Amino acid sequence: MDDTVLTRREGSVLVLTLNRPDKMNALIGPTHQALHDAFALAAEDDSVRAVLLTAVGRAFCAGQDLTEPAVAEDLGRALDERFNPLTRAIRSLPKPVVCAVQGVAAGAGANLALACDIVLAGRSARFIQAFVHIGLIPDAGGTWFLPRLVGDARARGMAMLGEPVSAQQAEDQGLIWRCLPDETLAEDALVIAQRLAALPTQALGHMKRAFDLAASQTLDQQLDTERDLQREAGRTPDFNEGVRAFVEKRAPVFTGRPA
Ligand code: T3D
Repeated sequence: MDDTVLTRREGSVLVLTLNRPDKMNALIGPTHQALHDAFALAAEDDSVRAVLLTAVGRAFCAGQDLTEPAVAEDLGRALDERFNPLTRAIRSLPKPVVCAVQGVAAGAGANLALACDIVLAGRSARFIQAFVHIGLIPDAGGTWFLPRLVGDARARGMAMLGEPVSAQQAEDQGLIWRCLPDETLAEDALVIAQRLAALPTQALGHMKRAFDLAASQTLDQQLDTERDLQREAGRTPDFNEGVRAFVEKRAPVFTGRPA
């Protein structure tokens, strides 16, 4: 694996760390490839029950590396080959993905974070839809995530003005789950990822799917989706264990195994 993304295991959590701090973790081809490989591994390996995406340095990620020579030729192709598969990999992974934003997250770097299920940010972090400053539109899912997270008015403001949004504003506006002290962000994020990794993984995967489908379905369709996914969840050993533990008044021990 390329060293612009460091990978390590913390129990059932796969930790991915963007590691190009001198370039504000701006994304280049090898970084995309490494992330692609890591999410493929997370999908295949049953012992991985949550992913934590984080970064080193003063930026979480400044988006596409604007100095990479290949970039300007065809941005549509760049999205097709790089950013879109990454966003899809995160959203379709049937396991929770936590993101810890420890510094500025700009352009596709911000939207990479927003693709994750639980987004945490250090108090000094900032989110910038920087695209407008270089004549582009939010990509990597930004035009889909933003209005759903913060509403249309704020989404348009963020995209069109490209102003920094502080971590506290991001929490207040529903852009992220929580703003945390810079000093404890890394540790807190790992604790949350480990907590998620100990939960009923199949159910969490079904939740991800249900929430994403809800964006394009009627209530009727969504009720059917819930029925189908709940049927699946109800067949898992974790449902059995959850109910048994409840009756026996003890903490459940979930394995994350499929039905
Ligand atoms: O192209 C395609 O494939 C299509 C997809 C596009 C997706 C995108 O992500 S487009 C958006 C790309 N990102 C941006 O437009 C953000 C550009 N960067 C910034 O706006 C600012 O640098 C930051 C707000 C992120 C941070 O500002 P600040 O003042 O804290 O730092 P700085 O001085 O601007 O940057 C520090 C260094 O990082 C600097 O290099 P130097 O002068 O020290 O050698 C700067 O050039 C470099 N840097 C920051 N962002 C990028 C970058 N280098 C390459 N690419 C970057 N995106």
